[in-house]
Amino acid sequence: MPRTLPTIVKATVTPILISDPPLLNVLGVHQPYTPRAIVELETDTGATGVGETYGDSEYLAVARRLAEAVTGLPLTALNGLRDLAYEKAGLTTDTVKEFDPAGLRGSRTNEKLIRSVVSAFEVASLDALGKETGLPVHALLGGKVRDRVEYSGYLFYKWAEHPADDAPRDDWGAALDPDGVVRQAQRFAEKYGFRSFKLKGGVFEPEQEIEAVKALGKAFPGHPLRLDPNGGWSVGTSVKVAAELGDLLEYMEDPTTGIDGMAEVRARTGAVLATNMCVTTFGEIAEAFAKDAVQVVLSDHHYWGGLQATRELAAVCRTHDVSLSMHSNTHLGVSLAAMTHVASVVGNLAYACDSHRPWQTEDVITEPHTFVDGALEVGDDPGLGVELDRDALSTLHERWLSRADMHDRDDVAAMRVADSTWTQPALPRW
Ligand code: GKR
Ligand code: MG
Repeated sequence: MPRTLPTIVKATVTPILISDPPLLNVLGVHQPYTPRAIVELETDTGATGVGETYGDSEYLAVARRLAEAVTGLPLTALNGLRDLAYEKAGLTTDTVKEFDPAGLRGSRTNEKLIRSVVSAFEVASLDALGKETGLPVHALLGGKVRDRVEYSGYLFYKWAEHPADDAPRDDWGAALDPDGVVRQAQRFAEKYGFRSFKLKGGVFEPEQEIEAVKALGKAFPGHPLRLDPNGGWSVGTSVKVAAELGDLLEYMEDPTTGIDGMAEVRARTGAVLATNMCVTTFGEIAEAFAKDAVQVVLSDHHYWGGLQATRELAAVCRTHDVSLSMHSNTHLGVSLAAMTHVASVVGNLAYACDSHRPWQTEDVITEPHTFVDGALEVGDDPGLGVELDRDALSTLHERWLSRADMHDRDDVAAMRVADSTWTQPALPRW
């Protein structure tokens, strides 16, 4: 007698605001609070699952519609989620290509929006399915090929504090020059054991950032280093930076914007180029790979559409002999658990993954992850292996209710609080 598939009887989307330090990037600075959305599913068999994604207003609107639509569906209706989300959101696959100032993730398209929302429902479904069957998510994806997933320490230029009096504080101090960056890396290494480091660039003149990478190279000889100005440099500047940094970098991430610009930098330097900006959806792959514009794609299960879609991306990259690493954005433990499960099943993930985690001190899970030797163990507990902390979730939701001014990430507006003359920088900046 075949078993009846569990049915989703309840789907909830909870918008939250999590505190974020004053981390600088090419557009400005992080707001004191960043929006995320937590998706919870419940089945008729009593299983529950949780997922996390971007919480900005347009993501939230689609997530709320999808939540209504999945109620009554089998928990395993994953392959139809993308089409359902398009239908319920009233959107089409027509691509409106605008630069997305919100998350430095390349162009803003319906496809990326839809997939980002779907990913949280897919992860929540896999979590519930895992709890239902007693299997970890990695087993549902075919099983882990590694027991630990390595992460890189994500270094940011930062202010000591946000300008607003009521903003959250952190104890990292300022990092506004090469010494500050090295101090930050040393603390990351001591506390979490990270071996590889990524510096978020595009903040200062390239010469200053070159010096910072050289200082990191001296302080951590032989350690893998990356520099990511989020498309802040022209082709000419990118070529100069590549010449200066040579073999110090394991890859240069999005030195310039666009497939053609990246292809030109590659042709003129031979540097290994990674991206989470010019290849962010399947539709962008063919042209970028044909032009040899990227040698490393930074997967991100949120905007690629979930854990299964990440495996599909991995297969495409393997076919074209392009490497895979992992991108991150401000996130909590639900996303980190999902990132770790999927990273454990993708054989050709060749680099330490990015994670913003150390910068987020709040969480919605009862036992937040701690990096040991720069890595996380891949657990075998059912589902994602995390439990929601309901009190924390409701506190962060209360904050969302009380801070309508932070419902959308806007690094340009956050910078304007400190500098009223600041406008969105045109890329390339240098
Ligand atoms: O958090 O400021 C940031 C990052 O710049 C983030 O928005 C990017 O999406 O980390 C990301 C990246 O690698 O470009
Ligand atoms: Mg990047």
